[in-house]
Amino acid sequence: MKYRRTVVSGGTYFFTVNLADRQSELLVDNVASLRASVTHVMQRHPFRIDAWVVLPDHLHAVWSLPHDDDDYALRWMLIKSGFSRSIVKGERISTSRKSKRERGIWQRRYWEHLIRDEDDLARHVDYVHINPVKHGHAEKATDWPWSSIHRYVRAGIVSSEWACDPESIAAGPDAIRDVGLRLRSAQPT
Ligand code: NI
Repeated sequence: MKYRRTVVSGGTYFFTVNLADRQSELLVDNVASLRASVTHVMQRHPFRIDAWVVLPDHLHAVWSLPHDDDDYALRWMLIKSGFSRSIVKGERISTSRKSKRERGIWQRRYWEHLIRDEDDLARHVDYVHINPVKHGHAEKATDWPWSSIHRYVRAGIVSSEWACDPESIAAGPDAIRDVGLRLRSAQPT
């Protein structure tokens, strides 16, 4: 799939961000809080959302940052902590986190990949959109409500029947790993 979006000078990035508890469904149960936190952060620290999917216990996103700004780490820290503050306390918190007064909602670390070119962008956007199918949450990509694929359908870029071609699903995660996902250490949230 070719998209008309371009890779911008500030950088376009793919991210995977996980909850600490991989059995949790906190993200889809509180998707409005997550959205509110993202919107709030975007007002002060703008970025473009090229793709986003929220799964029960993790999310994948593709962002483009403004020219001369590569501080996605700050944005993630603010988004994660904003979301955490909106969640009633009750998660299990490790002793080390407790001693630092951290919440235990998110994994501290997350995966980041700098998008190299248009093909790389298309591959990662497709990967985001097919993710609910890959994880067995949906039969087809458009069945999953918390996905930017609906924006792409409305814009006429993909059809409502869109499915990744099987080759790219097969290649997806491994191809992405090949091009170098980097594990980032995040601020405690
Ligand atoms: Ni996933």
